[in-house]
Formats: sequence, structure tokens, C-alpha cells
Amino acid sequence: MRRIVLTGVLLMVAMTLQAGEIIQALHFAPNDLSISYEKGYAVINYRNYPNYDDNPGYPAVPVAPLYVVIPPSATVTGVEVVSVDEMVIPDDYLIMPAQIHPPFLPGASAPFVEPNQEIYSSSKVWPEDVVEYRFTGSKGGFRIGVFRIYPVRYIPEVKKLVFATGLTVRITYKENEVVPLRQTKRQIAFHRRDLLSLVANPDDISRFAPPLRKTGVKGSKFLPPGTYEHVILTPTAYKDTFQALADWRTRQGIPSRVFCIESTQVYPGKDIAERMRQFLQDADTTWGLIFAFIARQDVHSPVANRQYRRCWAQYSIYSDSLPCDLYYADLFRGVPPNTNIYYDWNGNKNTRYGEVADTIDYFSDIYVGMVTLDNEGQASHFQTKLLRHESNPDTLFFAKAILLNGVTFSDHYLNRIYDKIMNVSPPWKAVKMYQSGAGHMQPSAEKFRDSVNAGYGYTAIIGHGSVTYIKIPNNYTLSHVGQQNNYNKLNTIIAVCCHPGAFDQADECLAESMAVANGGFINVMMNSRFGWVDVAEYYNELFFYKFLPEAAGSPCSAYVYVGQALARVKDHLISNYPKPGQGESSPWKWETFEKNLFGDPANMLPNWSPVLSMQVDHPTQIETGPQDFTVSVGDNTYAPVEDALVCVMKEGEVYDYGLTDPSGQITFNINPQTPGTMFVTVTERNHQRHESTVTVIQSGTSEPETPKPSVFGLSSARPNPFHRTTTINYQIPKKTRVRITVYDLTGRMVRRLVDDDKDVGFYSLDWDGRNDQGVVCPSGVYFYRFESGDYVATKNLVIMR
Ligand SMILES: [Ca+2]
Ligand SMILES: [Ca+2]
Ligand SMILES: [Ca+2]
Repeated sequence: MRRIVLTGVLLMVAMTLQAGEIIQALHFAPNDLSISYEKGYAVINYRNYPNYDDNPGYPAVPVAPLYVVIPPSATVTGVEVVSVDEMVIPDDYLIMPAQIHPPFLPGASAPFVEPNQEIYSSSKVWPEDVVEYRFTGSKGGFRIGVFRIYPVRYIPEVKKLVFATGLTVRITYKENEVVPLRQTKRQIAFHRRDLLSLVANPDDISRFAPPLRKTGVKGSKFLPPGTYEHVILTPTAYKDTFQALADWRTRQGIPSRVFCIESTQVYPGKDIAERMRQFLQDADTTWGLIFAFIARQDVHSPVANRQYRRCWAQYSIYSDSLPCDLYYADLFRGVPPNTNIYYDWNGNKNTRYGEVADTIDYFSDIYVGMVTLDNEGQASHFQTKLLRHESNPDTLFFAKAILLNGVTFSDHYLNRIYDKIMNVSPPWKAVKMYQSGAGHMQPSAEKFRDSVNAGYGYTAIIGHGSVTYIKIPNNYTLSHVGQQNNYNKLNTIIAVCCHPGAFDQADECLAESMAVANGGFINVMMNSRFGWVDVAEYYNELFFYKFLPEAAGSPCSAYVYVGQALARVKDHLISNYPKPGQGESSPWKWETFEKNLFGDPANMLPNWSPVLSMQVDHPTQIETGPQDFTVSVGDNTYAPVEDALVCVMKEGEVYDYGLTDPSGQITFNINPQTPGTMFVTVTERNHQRHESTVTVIQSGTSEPETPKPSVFGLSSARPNPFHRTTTINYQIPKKTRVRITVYDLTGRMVRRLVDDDKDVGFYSLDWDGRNDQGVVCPSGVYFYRFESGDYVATKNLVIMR
């Protein structure tokens, strides 16, 4: 009897937990709306969102993507509008019908599509719904509802535009619909940051995080236990070469392992490409994988030997199979309970991979990059270049971009890229070389080559091309690539050009040559086929948007690796794909599939010049045995650096890594067993890497060492609130003038506690709660301010009498 009652209670709890909702308020500013005219039609633009293009001939209204994070076992069940504030925009507009995107081919254009008469004569608002649910996807265990918002809608019969300035939607979901994918703390941390720049409800990210998984405890059927966040997947021939990269990543705090493509053949799968993917899925769940660098053998045939996957893309009258590394990045989607967690990219089991009908979700679960190698020499060139880039870059070139336009297809490129890159606050700067338009430098292949050699960190290019050259407007060819000698000023390039990324069609396409050449480029992102002009422009623009400084309005975080930035762009475009059941035709999916990264996805993208040095402090000599070991990181002005990646390593005895806290510190609990050397490595975006050593001596044989601070620091007063006396600690990393002053709430000075030159060291002072005249201060809130030449900090204090 008792048992039955309990079951009933449990069942009720489970039922109530299953359904949930998210109320999301959205705002759209009329100032972000602009209207221009083309061919007598009004072209509506809202904040550079793409316009509706699913059905040519329908009104081309702006489409705002909406991504919402939901619980890790949930699927969206619906969306409804709770309230909407709409205004009718003055005047009448005959709005531009959606057009077919013209292919990116010389002389190609798409015929003008006339307005669909049925829609354009209707008295009903179009689209009918202001919000539309697309599907639910999975990104590293997070579940994401994908929606579209139509902030501007159209009433064709009266030619009126209705603009939603405020909108509240209720999104409903059901839990226990899929098995939540367990993820490691670090995997969750990476995807958390991606979601911050993607979802409309960032405050829900933490509570909807996937369940934790521990690594290093249990192996899988094919893999030993371990924690590897970066794998280099390569043929046995290059295994020894790439050990140097794996060693560096490991020392950096991104534990890495070289794994042979031949060894993936134990996995089930119909060909090499599929078995490689099975390995990555296994490495994700067994080792906690975050980055995959595929250094593949450059083989074009036979099909059975290919170490890449061609995936299906279709748009308008065109279709093709493109080599697509998203196949290796999107490893998981939510699956119904009690079925295999693995899923493949050919769910409907025909001959085509990556169709909408295969019900994949396209959200990157790991970050992927690659190179294609003919021989050991190319492997070695690429690696030497990458290690040089990360260890000894020129400090001055990173915030410089060259914007190259061989053929101006549309005004969008001029406006958008110009705004996004050129108008970011200094020191970021860019030069334009456009073939058409007045007031800027005319481009050429030679000028481009020379500019890269002179030191520009980034290139965005638009122009025609082929497998072996790009037109700007003369051909930049493989031989120009060979003339790049920008030794430690390597360039990251993203291009809108046809075919230079077609590594499956030539022994040496331009992109692979750029990646393995001695100088030139370190990250190369180029089309493997032709593409769609304005879609590709939008894609490139987003790439910059996803890693430029916050000044550009981009919610990017401190840590952006190239593979992560590219994945963020691809995630961002998913709401433009067709919904399952709506066919395959999509220029957005095509562009996303064809733009692969030639490069290591774990290469960090600096966005500031000059790249700064870091001040890193830790004991230089320690004894064997269990102990806490603290590393402090400051920048070149000694201000604490938060979120720097710190790694401590002593072969076989100590290995730990993590990010510094807001005071620039991280403490590891270590246990070195034998005398020897421990390595400390610190990497941080926009800073030169730091490497130092610690001598480990036998316990009981050391002289005590006087610790010295490496950064400024001001502690919170203790006690606080206080009655009679409180103590304030502070630290000075260099001899400097120090002033500490207490102010009241109105900003009036109460007491000067310190105004003196101080040596390097740790200091402590007491305040008795009296002002400069010796009068006892009343109860209330006070501030104390620490000032030196380089560093200012303020904290508060409460007196309770
Ligand atoms: Ca298929
Ligand atoms: Ca996915
Ligand atoms: Ca090759």
C-alpha cells in the first residue's frame, strides 16, 4: 500500500517537471529600420538582418533570428505571442519581392522575380505570425530552440508596413524528450560562451547547462581513459611531426593527443570519413573533446580512401556535393530516450549527406579545422608556422585588416564591412582596396601580396576566383603565395571567391597552398565551390562581428579561438535554413557547408595591437609533496588579468590548468614527487604567451622564500561592516606613489590613510573610523579609493555604530 502511494507521488512530480515555459521580451528600435528604393520597390532593411528569401516573389521582410536555450532534455512544443506593440509606419510602400540570390559566377545574374499576385493583393498581414518556431537543436549538450521573428510585416492591399517595437512571446517546452548529453566542465564553459553571443535568454544558460561528466576515469570500447580537449587526427606518416603541436597545446593547458586516422578504422562505418567521425564522437564523450584538427592526407580518389565528407547543398537550379567539415563538428543532436546517442549525417539513408531531410541540427558540438598534406614537408611547414605564430608574433600587426574587393557585387559589402571593421575604436584599423568606387586604393594581386608581407593581421576579400587563384582584379596565384615572406606577421583570411577552397578538386588548391606555405597565412577560410553573393558577404561580416572588440557591439568574450569564431557564425545562420519538410533549397546552408577552416581551430584570434606582455608571478622554488601553488597574472601595467589560461606541468607528476579569477590569480593543489623542473605556461588573448619554470627540491632542504606580488591588489576591508576598527590589505608590484583615501557617500573626502612612496610588497593598514580631524564618523556607507600612477580601485565600507 505504502509503495503504491509513493509511486503516485513520484509520478505527479515527474509530470509537473515535464512541461515548462520561457517568457521572452524582445524590443525592436524604429531607428534601426531603413528603407531604400530599387526598381521602384521599397527595400526594407532592419539592423542588417537578412531579408526573407524562402519563397521568391513573396514580400522580402527582415528576418530576425531568435535562439532560446531550454533545459538539456527538452524539446520546444510551441510559441505564442503574449503581447505585441505594433505601429503602422507612415506612407505607403510597394515592398520588394524576395529575389533569387545570384550565383557567384562571372556574368551570372538571377532573373527578376515579380511579386506573387496572390500575396500582393491580399488584405491580410504577411507573414501571418510575428514569431515562427523552426526546430530544436543540440550544441554540446545544451538544447536550443530555433525561431524566427518578423519585426516588420506587410499588409499588401493597403501597402502598409507594421512594425513591432515590443514583443513578448511564450515559448513552451517539454522535458525528458531527449537523453541529455553529459559534458565536462570545460566543454560546458566553451559552449556557454558561444551561447552568450547567440541566445536571447543568457540568464538561463547556467540553469539549463547539461549534466556534468568526468573524464579520465573510464575508457570506452576503443579508447583508453584520459582527458584530451584537442586531438590531431592524422595519417601515421605525420604522427611524429605533429607531436610537437600536441606537446605545446598540452603545456598551454589544452591537453592534446595525436591520433592516427588508420586507428579509427576499428570503428563501425561505411567508409574512412564516417569512421573518423565515429572516433570524434567517442573522443567527445570519453575524453571531453573541444577541438579537432584534421591533418588529412591529400587524396582525391578513390572514394573509399577519402578522409573528408562531401555534403549536399542545393539552391535554385543548382546543386552540388561540397567537402564539408561541419560533418565533423556537428556530432550530436537530441535523441529520444533509449536509442543510441550517436547519429549520422545521412539519417534517411540515401546517397546524400547533410540534407535537411537527414534531420541533423547543424549546431557545432566541437570546433574543427584542417590542413591537407601531400608530404611530410608540408606538415612540417604548417606546424613550424603555427608554433611561430603562437610563440613569437610581431606585436604590432594584429588589429590591422585589409579589405579587398576585386569585383564589387553589391553595396552591402562596402557598408557592412566598412562599419564593422573600420569604425571599431582605435587602435583597430583597416585599409580598403576596392576596384570600384572613389577615394580608395585600387587593388592588385601584387599590392595585396606586399600588404600582407608588410603586416596585416586580417583579410576580408570579395572577388571572382578559381581553384588556383583569386581575382583582385588580376590573378593572385600559387606563385604569389610563394612570395609571402611575412615571417612572424601571419594573416587570417576569409574570402568570398569561387572555388579556391576546393581541396577535393585539385592537387593544390589556393587555400591549401596558403595554409602550408612558409609565410603568408595561418587561418584560411575560402569557398570550395561557387556561392551566393549577398549570403557570403553576410557570412564574412558575421565572422568579424563574432570576434571584434566589444566596442563594435559584439558580445564576444575574452577567449575566441578561430574554430570557435567560425562555429559561432555557422550557428548564427541556422534559423535561415529550411525547416524539416520544406525541402533542401537554401543558399545559407550552402555557404555554411562550403566554408571550411584551413588551420588549427585552437589558434587564438587576437583583436588588439600591440599584443601586450604579461607579468606572471609564482614561487620559483618549491619542495616535493602536496601543497597549494598560486600563480598571479597581471598585464603590462600590473593590473590583474582575469580569464588567463594557466597550466602547471611536471612530467608524470603534475598536470593542471584553469582560468585566473578577477584578482588575476589561480591556485592549484599539486603534489610533485621528485626533484626536477615544473613548467608554468600562461596564454591570454591579445597577450604574448608566458613560459617559466619552477625548481622542485626535496622536501626539508629549502630556505624560505619571501613572496613578492606581481600585480596591484586591494582587498575588501575586514571586518565589514565594522564598529571600531577595520583592516585593509593591499599589494604593490613595483616602487610607486600610493594614495588611499576614504570618502563618504556624497564623495566628500573623510580621511587620507596613505600618501607615500612605497616599495614592492604586501601591506596592511587599520582605519579607526575617524576623519582627518579625529572625529568619529557616523554610521553609514563609505568608499575607500586606492590610487597609484597605473592602478585605481575603489571598494566600499559600512560603519555600524
Ligand atoms: Ca541523406
Ligand atoms: Ca549538434
Ligand atoms: Ca596538396
